[in-house]
Amino acid sequence: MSRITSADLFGIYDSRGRLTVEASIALASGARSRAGAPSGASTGVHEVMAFPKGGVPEALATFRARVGPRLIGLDASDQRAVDAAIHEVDGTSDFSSIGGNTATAVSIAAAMATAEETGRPLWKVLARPGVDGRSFPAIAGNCLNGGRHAIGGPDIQEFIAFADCARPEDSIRAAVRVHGLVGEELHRRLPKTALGRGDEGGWVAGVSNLEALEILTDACAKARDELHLEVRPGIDLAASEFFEKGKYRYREQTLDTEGQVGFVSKLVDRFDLRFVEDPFDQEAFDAFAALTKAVGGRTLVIGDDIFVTNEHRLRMGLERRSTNSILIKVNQVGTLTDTFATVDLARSQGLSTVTSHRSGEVPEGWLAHVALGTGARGLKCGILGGERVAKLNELLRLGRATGT
Ligand code: 2PG
Ligand code: MG
Repeated sequence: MSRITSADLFGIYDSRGRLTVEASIALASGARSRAGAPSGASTGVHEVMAFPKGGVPEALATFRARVGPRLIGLDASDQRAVDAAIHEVDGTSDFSSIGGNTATAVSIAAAMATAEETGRPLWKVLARPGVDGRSFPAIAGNCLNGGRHAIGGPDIQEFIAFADCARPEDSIRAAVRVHGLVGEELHRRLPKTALGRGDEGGWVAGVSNLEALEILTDACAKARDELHLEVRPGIDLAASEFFEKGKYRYREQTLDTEGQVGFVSKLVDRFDLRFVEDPFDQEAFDAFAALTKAVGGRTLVIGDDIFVTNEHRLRMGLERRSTNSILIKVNQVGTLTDTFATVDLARSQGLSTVTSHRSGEVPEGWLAHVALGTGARGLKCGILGGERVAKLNELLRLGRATGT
């Protein structure tokens, strides 16, 4: 056990070039840690506020005045106590006073300081009951970007290679290969057009949702044949972003809720999707349930904006059997303790958890530890870009360390 002797917060840039925060903590033993917090673009309305109204400058000022002094003397290994202190200083239900990203950076930094002090890997410090670190998450790797993460791409936000192999190095190899094959096919189809990459490192091209799905599905099939590894297509629709006045408004079509259930079910069948995230608006618990009933036996139906890693929102979903999986993002809810409450509830009810990056990321690897320590079924992450590769490489290191 070691007391916190100093705690600081600084402004740093995320992968979109926007300011976010990183926390640094020092313990009486001399152990030190530093952790940055990411930021989303397609944020759910029920997420905590990433920053106070005045943005990062206000977050820094608030930290110096109120948060930092409250942390001094706390036992960093008592995650509950650290996170309770953060809540107490904030005093709101949505971290609008100190900012959710401050909470996340401090919460993770406290766990990292404990790992440093005790010589244990971070994932072990975070490990949930029953998690032994032997079962590695599949990689949900973002290959083609649309929606809010790309300019000029399809309406669906993410076209994902879901690589589900026992060894992390195999999952990563398969996902990386699919990303490469998607790029080659886009170049073949659009020879005179410049290809771009979106916020999460996936390709951006002027293709429709269905064209993108065809390209992704073919690339997965090719990668399977070539590498003999399990990799299948998936999508994050981020449907709240194009849900307006009760309708799902795609460029090519407008659907009511029933139509959307039918459309997504057909996509699952036609493309053999194994990963379907946020196919409906963030309040559409019953629509989620209808889809889960129809296709939940053969694909992960994952709630992101609908749950926002919040235990209370997850309970609402469990009552209605809305999904069979939940996306986990620490800074949607603020602290590790809040995240664990949601993860533990999901696991106890037989739901899979998928740990996820944000579209605006920091070039750090702690997310891989969160995925392994929480027994995640998947790690959703981009494939290219230093801030994405940092997480994949960390998972590779963890695989080496455990001999998986
Ligand atoms: C999502 C995330 C990450 P954002 O919708 O799942 O891919 O996007 O961080 O912009 O919320
Ligand atoms: Mg999402």
